[in-house]
This record gives sequence, structure tokens and C-alpha cells, in this order.
Amino acid sequence: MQFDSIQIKSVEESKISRYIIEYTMKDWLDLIQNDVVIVGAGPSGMAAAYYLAKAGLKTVVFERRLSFGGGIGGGAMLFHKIVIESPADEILREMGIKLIKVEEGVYIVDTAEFMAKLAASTISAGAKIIHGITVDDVIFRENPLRVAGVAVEWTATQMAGLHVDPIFISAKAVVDATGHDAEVISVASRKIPELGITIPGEKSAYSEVAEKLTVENTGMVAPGLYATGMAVTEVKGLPRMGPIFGAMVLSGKKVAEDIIRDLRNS
Ligand code: 48F
Repeated sequence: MQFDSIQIKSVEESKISRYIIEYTMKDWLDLIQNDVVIVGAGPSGMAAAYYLAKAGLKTVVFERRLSFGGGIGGGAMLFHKIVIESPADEILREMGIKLIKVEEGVYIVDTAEFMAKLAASTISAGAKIIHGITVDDVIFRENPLRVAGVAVEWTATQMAGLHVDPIFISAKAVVDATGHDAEVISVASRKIPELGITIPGEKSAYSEVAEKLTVENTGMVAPGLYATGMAVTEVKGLPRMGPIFGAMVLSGKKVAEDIIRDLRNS
């Protein structure tokens, strides 16, 4: 490319604005109804979205922040490495993420590579990730009782403390992948007591058992509402595990498989 004689297409400001607004609105109209809404673009939420989208389900991830990866970026006390154990290494290999073997079945990954390639794989699989959106409530239906979607608001609006009503997004399944606070399940438990959800809260660290328990307890917590990742530990009263992330992506894969099965059976 010759930069001294380069011909750059000129685009008027009004056209830039028109294209952005037109195509954003097209997306939002499409986002109103989904097979699956995932709340949180951390490791469990993105792994779930990756497998759901690969299975052909219409999947959107709403992420409060303007970034991907949730707790991956912070690594361990800001050290930029995370531990992955088998069989989660198979998921990372599928996404082209480099692993350094430190002992049989135990690996070290680079946080930046983990975040970037997990996000890229999720988007390439066909999931939509929308940033800067906070989910602050769910939609429910009676007879039969079920969660049927979420209420969304701009994160910026919430941060400004403005009194603004949200808009509603429908889904056959809603996944709480919000991490330690299990924000979506907490609000559903508080505002729809008929769902019968009680939240014991996460326990202190016990990594050796926490990984297996988190994956085993991943799944539906009420009709239409699922937990993955650290939200599982909060909702099921399980110990935390710290900067070892195998269970996060395995939990994402398990919740995806549960939803695929449940939607096929319904
Ligand atoms: O916290 P996060 O990474 O959740 P995770 O997938 O993984 C947990 C690990 O990172 C780590 C750990 C593993 O040993 O302990 O903490 O369970 O990602 C959660 C994402 O959800 C977003 C939040 O910004 C983060 O990126 N989030 C949280 N609440 C909301 C939300 C909400 N109400 N609406 C939208 N996004």
C-alpha cells in the first residue's frame, strides 16, 4: 500500500451517524426475542454462549462492562496467569488458547490470550455480545410458573442514578453468569418467592473440592432460569476456588448442554 498517494473514501458525518443508528436498531429489534439470554461475559457466560450458539440456538450475552472476560483479566492478585486443569484444557485447545503444562493435567494460561480468544470464539460461533448493559430484573409467567426473559438498562444510566424504566427482552432460557453475586437469581428469589429459591451464599476457599462441586451443581434453579460459574457457588452454598478456572468453562459447557436438552424436550 502506498500511503503517500492513498485514496481514502470520504464519509460524511451524517452518514456515519445514520449507518450506526440504523444497524444498531436492526440488531436491537432482532434481540427482543431469543432462545437464550446470558447475563455476564465472564468465562462461564462466554463458554455457555459458545456452545449454545454452536448448537444453533439464538444466544445473546448482556455484559455490564465495556470489556470481555469478567474475572479473567484480574488474574490472580493481578498476576497475569491462571491455572486450568483437565478436562477443561480440551475446551481451551478447541479455541486455540495456548497452555503450558506444569504437571500432568495442570496448565497455566495467559489471561489476555484466554479472554481474547474465548470472546473471539464465542462471537465466531454466532453468539451476540452486547456491552454496557445491566440486567436488573427478570420477566416471569404463571401457569406454569417460569422465568421468561430479562429487564435491561444502560449501565451508564444506572451509574448516573437516573430514574429510567428498562426495556424487556424475552428468552426461553435465562442464564445467570454474573459471578460471585448471582445478581439475576438473587433478584428473582427476592421478587418471585413462588419460585422457591433460597440463596445460602458462597463459602470460603477449598479449591480441591470446589471445582468439581461447581460443575456438578450447574444447571436449572427454577423453570427458565439457570446458574453457571461462580453464581452456582453462591446459590448452592459451595466453597470458592480462586484463580483456577477449569470449572468456569466446564460449567458453561454443562449449562449449555442442559439448556439444549431442555429446549429440545419442551
Ligand atoms: O465474575 P465473572 O468472571 O463470572 P464467572 O464466569 O467467573 C468467575 C471467575 O472470574 C472468578 C472466580 C473463578 O475461580 O472466582 O471470579 O462466574 O464474570 C461475570 C460478568 O458478569 C457481569 C460482570 O461485569 C462480569 O463481566 N455482570 C455482573 N452482573 C451483571 C453483569 C448484570 N446484572 N448485568 C450484566 N452483566
